[in-house]
Amino acid sequence: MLDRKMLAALNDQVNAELYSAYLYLAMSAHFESMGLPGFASWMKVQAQEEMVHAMKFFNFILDRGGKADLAAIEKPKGTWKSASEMFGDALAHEEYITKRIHDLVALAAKVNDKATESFLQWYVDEQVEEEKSATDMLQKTKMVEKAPGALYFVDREAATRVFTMPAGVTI
Ligand code: OFO
Repeated sequence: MLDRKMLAALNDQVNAELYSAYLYLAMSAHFESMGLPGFASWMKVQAQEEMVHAMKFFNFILDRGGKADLAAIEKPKGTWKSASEMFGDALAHEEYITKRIHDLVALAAKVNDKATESFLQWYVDEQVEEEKSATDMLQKTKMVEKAPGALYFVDREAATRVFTMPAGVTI
């Protein structure tokens, strides 16, 4: 049985992960409007990953006998000045999510919920990847932004990213 505060925090995190998916879809739409389909596709894959993050929390709540409680998803920002500004925002967002995950781990420890602590370890590891991929894209776009020809090639490279469902996850 989940502690009441733990359940509320996990439900909040479902919302935060769905917001992440929404934010990256907004970025995907904006990249399309900038004529950068590779980055648009990269962001769509990122949004799919966020849906997996949300569903893992949702399923975990149900598995623990909790009630999933869905709140409204905030409207994300819709326009950016450049590709690097978008990846800068993506990195800042991932750093914020990392902090949220660490706060969840701290709460699970406080209420002595070993199962939730163990479940959250996947997210602790995942956030290392999430921050790394946003940092890589930020560095690449910053480097080539002043050279449209080079940006075209980085965009093409970004298009090669594909979504893969993590092992053992059903959504
Ligand atoms: Fe991007 O890691 Fe979930 O939110």
